[in-house]
Amino acid sequence: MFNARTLNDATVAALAERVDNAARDRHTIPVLTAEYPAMTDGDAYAVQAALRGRMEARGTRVTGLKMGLTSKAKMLQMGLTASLHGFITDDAAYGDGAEVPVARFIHPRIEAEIAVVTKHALRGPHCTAADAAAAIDFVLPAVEIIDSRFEAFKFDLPSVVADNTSAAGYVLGGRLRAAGDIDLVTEGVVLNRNGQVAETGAGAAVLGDPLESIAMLANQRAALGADIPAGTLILTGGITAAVHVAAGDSIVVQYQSLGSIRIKFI
Ligand code: OOG
Ligand code: MG
Repeated sequence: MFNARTLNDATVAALAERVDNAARDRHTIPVLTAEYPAMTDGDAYAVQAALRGRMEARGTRVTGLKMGLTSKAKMLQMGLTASLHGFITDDAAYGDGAEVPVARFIHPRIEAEIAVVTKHALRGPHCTAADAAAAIDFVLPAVEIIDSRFEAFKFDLPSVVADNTSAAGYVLGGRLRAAGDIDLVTEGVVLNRNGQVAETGAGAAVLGDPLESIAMLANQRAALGADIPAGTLILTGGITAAVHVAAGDSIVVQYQSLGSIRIKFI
């Protein structure tokens, strides 16, 4: 599924440090492929794993996994057609009604997503949407905050995978629903910014069914020798195009049956 690595361990570690420092200092860097044009997706996931190791070593806790570029709106917005995955962490996890300082980020954007928590482990390859359905405990709404460490929020696939798929934070809220009580395909969402509708969509935007995104995550993880453990929070990917946010913005994301999430950017 992923191309073989071409970068040695020292280079992988150096690139993880470069991305990590950019995120911590809030400055942009050139895409990694500017220096390593032959970098593969296999190299990129190795850098992402090294970045995860660095973060965990300083006490940051990984709270779940995320899929990205799973909707046509996102693919068109970013000019990439392959879905990818990363991890999410406790250091920028917020609850409903949170005041989120934009100074934490470089050029933040938000995405309305459907999230799930698993009750059984999922292990690919050959994981299907039906397998994903059987593994889900409950569903909840999530707003992801993304923030590319690359100049002008522009990147290619290896660079954005190495940059942990632009993960920068997330806000959970709304209400939990048992997985069997909700049709993820037709679940509608309205993203409002400062009282105006900015984006609308439905779960079907996510690979036709957010369950497909979860199955793909299991299969991508399997290609890297990992599973999705029971109890994993998964953000299945932005339903709509990402929306820019600035200090002073009030966000309300309404879901058809999952309640709503409010965020104030300060
Ligand atoms: C990459 C991450 C995309 C999503 O939900 O599609 C993502 C990016 O667009 O910066 O998280
Ligand atoms: Mg996302």
